[in-house]
Amino acid sequence: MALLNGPSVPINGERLLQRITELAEIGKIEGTNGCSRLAFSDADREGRDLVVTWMRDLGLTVTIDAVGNVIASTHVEGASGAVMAGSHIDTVGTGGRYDGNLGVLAGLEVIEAAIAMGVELKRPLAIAFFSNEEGSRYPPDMMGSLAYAGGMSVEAVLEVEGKDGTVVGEELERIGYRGTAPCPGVVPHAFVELHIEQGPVLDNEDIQIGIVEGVQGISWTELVLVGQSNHAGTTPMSLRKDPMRVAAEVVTAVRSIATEMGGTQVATVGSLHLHPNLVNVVPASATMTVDLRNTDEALLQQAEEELHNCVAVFAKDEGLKVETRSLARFEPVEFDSRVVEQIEELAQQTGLSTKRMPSGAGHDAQMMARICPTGMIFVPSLDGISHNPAEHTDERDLIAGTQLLSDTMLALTEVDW
Ligand code: HGY
Ligand code: MN
Ligand code: MN
Repeated sequence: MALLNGPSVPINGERLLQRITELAEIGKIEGTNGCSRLAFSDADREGRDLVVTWMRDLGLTVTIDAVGNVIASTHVEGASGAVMAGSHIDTVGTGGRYDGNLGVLAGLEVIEAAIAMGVELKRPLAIAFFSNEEGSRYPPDMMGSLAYAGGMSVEAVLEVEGKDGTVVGEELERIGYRGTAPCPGVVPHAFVELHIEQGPVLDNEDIQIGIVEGVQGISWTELVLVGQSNHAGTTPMSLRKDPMRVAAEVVTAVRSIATEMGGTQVATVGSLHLHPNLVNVVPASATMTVDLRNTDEALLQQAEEELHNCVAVFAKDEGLKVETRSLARFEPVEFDSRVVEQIEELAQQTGLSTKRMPSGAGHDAQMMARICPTGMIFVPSLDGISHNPAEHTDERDLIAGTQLLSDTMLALTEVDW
C-alpha cells in the first residue's frame, strides 16, 4: 500500500489532558491517581454518561448496542466505512487513569480537532468504547469488542454471571446501557487503538512510540479444588484432604512453567479464595485462577497442558476433586501490516523514536483485527507499572501518541484497501 499522508490536524493537548483528569475523578481511588470503575458498576455508568455527553456535545451520532458498546461517529455524505479509534473506559479494581481511557479520549480529541478545523474527509471518523474490556468482574476480557466482532453472541454475553453473583444482562439494564444497535456491529474501514504499553520496554529503552505488531495469546482458567473441611486441631495430617496444600503447589508450579519455558511465556495466579477461610478450619475448597500468555499458540497450548497435568497429579495425591472452567481463551493475533507500516511511517516522519513490539496485554484491537485492518500505537508506561493506581505516562507522550493517532486516522481515510 502506498503510504499516505492525510491532512494533518493539530490536536489540542490541554483539552485531552483535562478530559483524562475529569474522567479519572469518577471512581477515584482516594490518595492515588488511580480509579476503580468495574464493568457495569455505578462508577462505570457515571464514566459512560460523561463520555457520551462529550460525544453528543460534539454533534456525533451516538449508538449503543445490545451489550453496551458505544460508538460515536461523524457523517460524510455518500461515504460509509468509518476509520474508527477505540478502547475501553472500564478499569480493574485497582486501575490507573490511562489504561483504556487514553485511547477513548484521544480518539474523541482527534474527531473534535478535525471538526474544529472543518477538514473535509473522504470517510467518517468514529470513536468507540467497548464494554467490559478488563473481564475482571465478568470473564472473558475484551467481552464487548469480542461480541462486536461476532466472536460471542449477545445472548451468551447477557447471561454471564460475575464473581459477585450478578448477571451482565441485568447490570446492563440497571445502568441503562442495554442498547438496541445491532451487535455484531458495523464493520469499520480500519481500526486503530492508542494505548499505554503497560510494560517496561519503551520506558527502559527511552523510546517514544511502540509500533504494535500483534497481541499474545491469552488463556484464563478457573480451578475449584474440592477437599474436606475439617477441624484444624483434631485432624491428623495423614487424613487430610486439604485444598490449600494443592493450591500452594499449583502456584509454585505455575511460576516454574513460565520460568522454565522462558521466551514470552508468562503465568499468573491472580486470585485465590478459600472456603470457609477460617483460621481453625481445614478448607473445604480453594478457588483460583491461572492466567497464561504466550506470543506462540503451540507454546501456549504446551503451558496449558503442563498446568493441567500437574493439577491432576497434586489433586490425586491429596484426594481432591477438581472442577476446571475456561474463563477466556484467545489465540495470538497479528495486526495488518499495512496499518502497522502506516503508523510507523508517520511516527518516523514526525521524528518520534519507535520500536516494533508485541502486546503483552489483551486489547479490544485484537478483536477488531478479526473484522477489519487494525493496528495499535503504544506510549510508554513509567517503570512499566499498570493495573495499579500508580500507573503513569508523561504528558508529552500522551500528546505525541494522540497526534500520531490523528495523523494515522486521517491518512487511513485516504486509503482504499
Ligand atoms: O487482561 C488483559 O490483558 C487486559 O488488561 N484486559
Ligand atoms: Mn486496556
Ligand atoms: Mn487493563
